[in-house]
Parts: sequence; structure tokens; C-alpha cells
Amino acid sequence: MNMKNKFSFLLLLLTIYGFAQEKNKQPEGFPFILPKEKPNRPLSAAMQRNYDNYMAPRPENNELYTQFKYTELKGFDYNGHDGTISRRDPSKVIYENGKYYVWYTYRNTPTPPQGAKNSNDTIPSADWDLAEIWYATSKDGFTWEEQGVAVPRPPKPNVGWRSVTTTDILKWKGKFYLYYQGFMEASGTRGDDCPVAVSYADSPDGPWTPHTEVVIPNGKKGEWDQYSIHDPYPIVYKDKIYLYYKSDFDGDPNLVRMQGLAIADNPLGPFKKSPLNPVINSGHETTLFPFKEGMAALVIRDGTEHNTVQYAEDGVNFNIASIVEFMPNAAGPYVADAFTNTKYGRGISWGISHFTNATTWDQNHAVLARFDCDLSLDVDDPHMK
Ligand code: AAL
Repeated sequence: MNMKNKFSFLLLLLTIYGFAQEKNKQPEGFPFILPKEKPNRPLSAAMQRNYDNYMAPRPENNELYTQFKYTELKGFDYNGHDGTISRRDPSKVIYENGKYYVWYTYRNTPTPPQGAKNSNDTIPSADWDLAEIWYATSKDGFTWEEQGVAVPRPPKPNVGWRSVTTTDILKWKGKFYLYYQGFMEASGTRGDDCPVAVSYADSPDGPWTPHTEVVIPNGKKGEWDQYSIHDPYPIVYKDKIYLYYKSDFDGDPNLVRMQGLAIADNPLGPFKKSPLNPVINSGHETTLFPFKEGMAALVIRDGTEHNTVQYAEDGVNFNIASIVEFMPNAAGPYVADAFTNTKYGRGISWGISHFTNATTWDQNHAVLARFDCDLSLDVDDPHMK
């Protein structure tokens, strides 16, 4: 190679090198593939939050992100949807004796709800007034056989004589416990200021014996949960009964709904409320499930953090894991490990929720529906499908 060719060759090499350098140069802005880890560079508040506040920076990698699908259930009659029959606020779904069980608020009254002023001994004020707790079983989670009453209204003046509603199930040391709201007045008066009662049985088919005392009392005057304890939701966690519930700051008509936690060693109490209550600052009905080492919660409808799935590594200190849409109201998921004292929760993939046909407090009636979601780590379990 003569001098001139050598020089041209060198120039060519330098040009190629220059192009390569230019190509590999880090762009000023974000690369077009979202980095998995938080980049070490100045970030906007939104991008910091995207890495720091949620479980993963992109929804599809976030185990607590999901969409929800709904299916009508077979096996329930609603009297032509004339408002005289209602089913709402389902419990968790459990699997016992080769079938799924769900308990729920059941109302069958001569008229639809008429509001507090027009209510009497047989005319309901609200959808959940003059109700009982009924249950149904299913082989596949889609077609249900209604089995009838589990917990009837007890005679006056026992807790719940006016209405027993919004139940949830616990299995503890081989026995079953149904926790529920016990109304002593019609909803819409001060009836909603109700505490929680419990009945127990040796089998999920009953018979259920009422424990005649209030098991989770309302807070003392001036405390955040002085007005009500609603939506009791027990889970066995850290060798104890963790019972989450909803209450309302400020009382009617300025309810600010949040969720608290009460812990017990014995299903009939005493329950000790968490000194950190409320532990969830939003939501409406309670829906929680063991997830990995901690507890996850569906936070629906009300509050600054509604429409989120939240996670607390210790079952107490919840953070937003994801923001979701079209969440199941009053969801009662099938929680395979609700009572196994699991150290690594498997999540949920389906359950029962309710739809109401009005947004006012005296909603005409509600129907139960199945929801499916993708919040499960255990896709091979046939019960998760
Ligand atoms: C629900 C629940 C409780 C309330 C009412 C009936 O969906 O939050 O049960 O008291 O509404």
C-alpha cells in the first residue's frame, strides 16, 4: 500500500469509528425502551414516582396490576328485578366439601326500599335493611345453588334484630365463624352506626349459633370509628386473626371512609384495634388477600386513593402497588390461603362481587356477579381458574 492509500484507509477507519461513536452515544432523553431499574440521572417527579411508588415501572410487570372481567351468575332468581329481592355484599369464597361456598346479604321484602321515613316493620329503608345472611354453593363458581338462610335476624333486642348484613367467613381451628353488621335500627336513621356480631358453626352448612355479644365494638366517642364498624373481613395471618373493617370519619352525611384493623387470638375476641388505625385511607367494602409475605387490598370507590391495589409487607403499612379501573364492588375473592396462616400468599384470580342499579344510598336492589382477574401467583392450581 502506498502512502496515499494508507492515508485513505486510515481516514476510512476513522470515519467508521466516528459513526460508531455517534451511534452509541447515550441520547439526551430517555432511551426508547423503558429501563427496568431506576436510571441514575435527574428524573422528573412523574418518572421518579413511576419507579419509587408502584410495584414495577410498567403495568404488565406489576404482579398487582390487573384488569377485571365480569360474568353473570346462574342459579339466582330476582323476581323479575322488581327490587323486592336483593343479593349483595358477598363474603370471601371458600372451598370445602368439594364445592365453593359464598355467604351474602339477602333481602326479600314486599316492596323495594322506600327510604327511612317510609320504612316500617316490613318495608325496608335501604337495600340492606330487613335482610338476612344467606348462602349458596357451586361446583364451578358460575352456577350456584342457593341453600337458604345461614344467619336469620335474631329476636329484638338482640344485636342485628333489624337487619344482619355484609358478612364474611373465617375458618379457625376446624370451626367456622361468620362476622356481620348487626343493625338495631333501620338504615338511614342511625341504623348504619352498627357494630359487628359473629355466629359460629362446626360446618359451613351450619347450624350457626349466634355469639350474643358485640365482637368488634365501635370506637369510643371522638375516635375515628365511633360511628360504625362495617365490612368485617378476617384473614389468618402471623398466627392471629387479622380482621380488617371499614369505618367513617365525620359521620353521616359527611362520611370519609377508611379501613382499620383489629387483631385477635380468639375468634370471639377480644379484638385489639391497631394503634395505627386507619391503615387504609380510602376504599369502601373491604377486600384483602395474603400476597407473598404481606397483604394486598383492593381499594375501591371512595377516597383519595380509590381505584388502586395496595400492598403492605407487614399487613399494616399499605402503599399503592397499582392503579386500576372498573374494580369489583364489595368483592369476595376466592382466597385459597385465607386461613392457612401462609407465609407466602398466592393471590387471587376470581371471586364474587355485586352490582347495584343506582348510586343513591337507598339503592333499589343488587345482584351478585363473578369477577375474574390476574392477581394470582399460582396459575396451575385448578381452583384458581
Ligand atoms: C355496603 C357495605 C355495608 C354498608 C352498606 C351495607 O356495600 O359497605 O353493607 O353498611 O353498603
